[in-house]
Order: sequence, then structure tokens, then C-alpha cells
Amino acid sequence: MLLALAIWLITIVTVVLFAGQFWWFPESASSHGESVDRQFVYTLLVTGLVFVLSQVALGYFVLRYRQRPGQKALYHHGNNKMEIAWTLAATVLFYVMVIAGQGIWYDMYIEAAPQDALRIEVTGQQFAWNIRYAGPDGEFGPVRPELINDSAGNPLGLDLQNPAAQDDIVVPTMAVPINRPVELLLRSKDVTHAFSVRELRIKQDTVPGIIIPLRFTATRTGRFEISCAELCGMGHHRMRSFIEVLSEEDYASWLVEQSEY
Ligand SMILES: [Cu+2]
Repeated sequence: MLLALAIWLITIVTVVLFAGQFWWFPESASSHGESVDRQFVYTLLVTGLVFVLSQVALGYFVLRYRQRPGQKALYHHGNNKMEIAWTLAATVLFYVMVIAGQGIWYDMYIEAAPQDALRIEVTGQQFAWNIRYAGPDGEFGPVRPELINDSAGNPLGLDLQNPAAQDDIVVPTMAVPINRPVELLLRSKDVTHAFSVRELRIKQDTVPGIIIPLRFTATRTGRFEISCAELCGMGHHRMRSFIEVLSEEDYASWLVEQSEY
């Protein structure tokens, strides 16, 4: 009987914690952020309802079939119709949720970046983020793995003989102008990391050997943390940086400052 009460109590506490939104997301700072939040709430409502119903039923069965004197346990081989029914129901539910979220996914990953999009390359490595801007020529210079030299300040292996690489700006922190579409090109030098900015509602793995493009538009100025959201080694906890969302003018002068440095 106590177990049933404990199950119900845990269910109530869980619902209160989610419904009260005591620990919730920070205010969104990207154009797709609100859609992500809406999708999150839909998903939470659906899964929350299933959670509450199943926990209430679990407590009920624990109570109903608790041990009673002289009662014998019976073997039951299961019910195929029920198995098929709830597997189908779960499948339909998941497909509906996936389809409902496709629009956001499409905007961030599939749709081509607009012409005026700012392209920024992000390369994760144990345990830092390297942010690269193409510089005045608008072109990323070639990188060659054999030129990688962290202590000499060339963490990406930029081929500095090449004119396209000479004006590239590689910095440890990021800045973007507000309301301008940004296309990130996510890379990794060693293991799998994850580029995560809570306010922008972005979390994307960076995978060695492939470049993953991701689009967003920042809609609120501020300074937000970039964290690595994939356990990537002993120093994972200190793999963090910052992104500043600036006005166009501030961004322009920030970029000039970075290239001088
Ligand atoms: Cu990492």
C-alpha cells in the first residue's frame, strides 16, 4: 500500500515541478526559439499525460493486487492484441510529434542560407571552441591538418601562404549581429562535441570528418554562454565560451578589433 502511495506522490511532485516551471529555459534570443518552445510544450503535454495515466494505473494495480493472506500468484502469458494496440498508439504519437516539428528542423538544417547570411565556422576541440570568420574577402582559406599547431596559435592548421587564409580571423569567442541570418559550419578536430547555446535554442553535435551547417537569426542583444553539451573527456566541464549578440555597428567594430589582435 505504501509503494502505491509513494508512486502517486512522486507523480504529483513531478507534475508540480514541470507545471510550476521553477527551473525553466532562459528567455529565447533567436527567431526559431519560440517555435522550439511551443513544440517542447506540446511534447511535454502529450508525454506528461501518458506519464500521469500510466503512473496512476501502476499505483492502482500495486494496490489492487497487493499481497493478501491465502492468495496465490497466477501466471499470465500476456495479451497480443493489447501489445499491438499500444505499440501502434505509441508509433502514431511519435510520428505526429516528429511531423509537427519538421518545420523548425527544415528552417535550421535543410533550407539554403540566404545570400546575406553571415557564415561562421566553429571547430570544437578538447577543450575549446575555435571560431573562424572569413575576413574581408568573405572566403575561408584552406586548412591543412599537418599545419595544426596549438602552441603557435594555429589551432585549425590555416595555410597562411594562401591569400584567402591570411585575412581569416580565428578567435575563442563569438559575436554576431542582431537580426542577420547566420550560418554556422560546425566541425570537430578530435572527438564528438556539441555546440550548445540555451538562449538561441541551439544544440548540435560537432562530428570529426563532417561539416554540419546550421542556421539561426539572433533577435535579442546580450552575452550568452556557449557550452559543450557532449561529454568529451576529462576537461569537458571547462569547454565553454561566449557569444555576443551585437548591433550591426558594434559588430562591425568588434570584428575590426579582432582582426587587429
Ligand atoms: Cu566538448
